[in-house]
Parts: sequence; structure tokens; C-alpha cells
Amino acid sequence: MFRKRAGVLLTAALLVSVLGACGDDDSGDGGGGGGDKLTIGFAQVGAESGWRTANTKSIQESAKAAGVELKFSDAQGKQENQIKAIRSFITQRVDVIAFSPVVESGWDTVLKEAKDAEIPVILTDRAIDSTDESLYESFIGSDFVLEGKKAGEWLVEDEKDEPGPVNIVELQGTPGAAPANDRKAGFADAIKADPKFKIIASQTGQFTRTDGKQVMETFLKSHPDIDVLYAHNDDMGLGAIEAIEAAGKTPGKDIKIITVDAVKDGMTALSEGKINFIVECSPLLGPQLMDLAKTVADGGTVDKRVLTEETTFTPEQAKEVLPERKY
Ligand code: GZL
Repeated sequence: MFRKRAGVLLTAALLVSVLGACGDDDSGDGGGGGGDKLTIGFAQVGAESGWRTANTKSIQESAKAAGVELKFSDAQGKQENQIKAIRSFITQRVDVIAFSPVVESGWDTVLKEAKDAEIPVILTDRAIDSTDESLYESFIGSDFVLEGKKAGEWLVEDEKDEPGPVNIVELQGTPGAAPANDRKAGFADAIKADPKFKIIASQTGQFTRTDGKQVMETFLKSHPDIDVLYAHNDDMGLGAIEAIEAAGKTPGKDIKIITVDAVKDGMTALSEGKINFIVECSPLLGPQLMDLAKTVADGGTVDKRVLTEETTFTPEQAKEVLPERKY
């Protein structure tokens, strides 16, 4: 572990200097020994969406730029794979463990193992529902409830002159995931004051285009009167657009669409008017993660909660910013 190793190296260096003064030193490396690089074990959710791809890229590129040795694992959306990866990082004695919890629950046992091994943990992107905050040093990520609120508030404003009913279908993210739970809660909270807003169907599309399209196809078959789609990420919204067009309807007009993320494909659909409003959720967590990890590995203190800055986009704004979008 980086901190311990630093202490051991210092002791070794002192020993060498003493031995050197008294005679030949055969300790070999006299400290350093090539083990100076900070090592981070990162357990990623998977590769389910454009957001996740951009998030992985940000972490890998930031580690390279920071001279950090990154041990990276892709859990393919399975919590048991993330838990296995964390246990492997503990065995490998990495300096810091970081991960994006695929779901909120079921982490206390493995995180207690990391704590017992004195390996600090940083949560990125998604939160956990553990009450024991000593299990991690910091959580860097978005406020998903606020993202849902922003989506709902835009709809309330957009429909303010409509008598209603405003029939809404909702494509939820991965069941049990913090962004799915919180974006749903924030949106519902924003529209609850006016009974004209009715969520007539709500189902998971697993944050993927494929599932988003399939679920939207079933929504369209059972609900001829859909006015709005609220999708917890761009990818499900983009899949739904394919289903809406295949059903002979115009996305963005016959059915208004609100999504979250603001990845390039989503922003392109927004600029074309197929999506009406996007709430940004930045995947570019790499640089801040490296800073946090270095501070933690050196025994420094970090904020328990690091909130990422993000905004919202209309079609006009998307047209303006698309050329410089990084992801
Ligand atoms: C949000 C992130 C979500 C994105 C999805 O921080 O966890 O997971 O909104 C991604 O696109 O799959």
C-alpha cells in the first residue's frame, strides 16, 4: 500500500545511510525499487451505454496522464463480478480501490474486507446505501435526484398551457442502481403538484438502446395516447426513437422526449428536434478521481462528497455546443 510502502522505503533508506556509514550495504535497492507508482484498482460497471464508454475513457486516460498504474476490470453489469474484482485488488495490495457500484445495496461485506486490509476506497459515479460511511473515503458523482427534478421541471414549464391529461411513459435505468432510483424520484417529485401529469407506464430499459427500443415498442402497443417519454439516459431514449419512428410517429413532436446524460448521439438527436430536452450527467470523472486517490494514498483528507458540475440543454443549445463536445 502506497502509504506503508513509503514508510518502509524511508526506513530502508535510513538503514542504508546508517549501514553505508558503517560499511558495505547489501540491501540492494536502498529504497525505491521501482515500486513507487501509485496503483489504483478500478471496478467498472460494464459498457452498457455511451456514457459508460466515455467514463471509462476518462479514467484510463487520466490514470496514464497522472502516471498511475491502473488495474481495470469490467463487471459486465454484474455485482458479483465487481465484488470479485475488489477482492482481487485487495489480494494484489493495490494502494487505492475505486469503483462505480452497479447497484446501491450489498457492499458492506467486501468494503469491510478492504477496510480491514487498510486499502482506502473511493466511490465514483454511483452511490451505495450503506449507513457506514467509514467504508469509503469519498463519493464523486452527480446528484441524480436533482437531474430527475430538472427533467420534471422542464416538462411542467413546457406543458403549462396544456389542460391535460399529459400521459407519460418512463424508461428506467438498471433496477436498484442509484441513478435509476433517484432520477425516478426527482422527476416524480417535480410533477406531483399537478394531477394532469400521469405516468401511465414505467419499466426498466437497463440503460441500453436495445432494451429501450424493445420496451418502447410494448409501450406503444398498449398506449396509443402517449404524450411524453422520460428516459433515464440518452441511450434508452435513442432506442425509443427507433420504435417511435417505426410506429409512424414523429419523436419530439407526437411524443416529446426528455433524457439524461448529454452524450454526443443524444445531443445530435436533440439538435435535430427528435429529443426535446437533455439533463447533463458528466462522465468525465477521471481527473478528479486521480487527485482524490493521490491525496488519500498520501494519508491526506478529502471531502466525503464531491459533486460534479453539470447543466441542461435545449435543441438550440445543442446545436451551439455539439462541435466542441468531448464525448
Ligand atoms: C450516471 C451513470 C448512468 C448513465 C447511464 O452517472 O451511472 O449509467 O446515466 C449509464 O448512461 O449507463
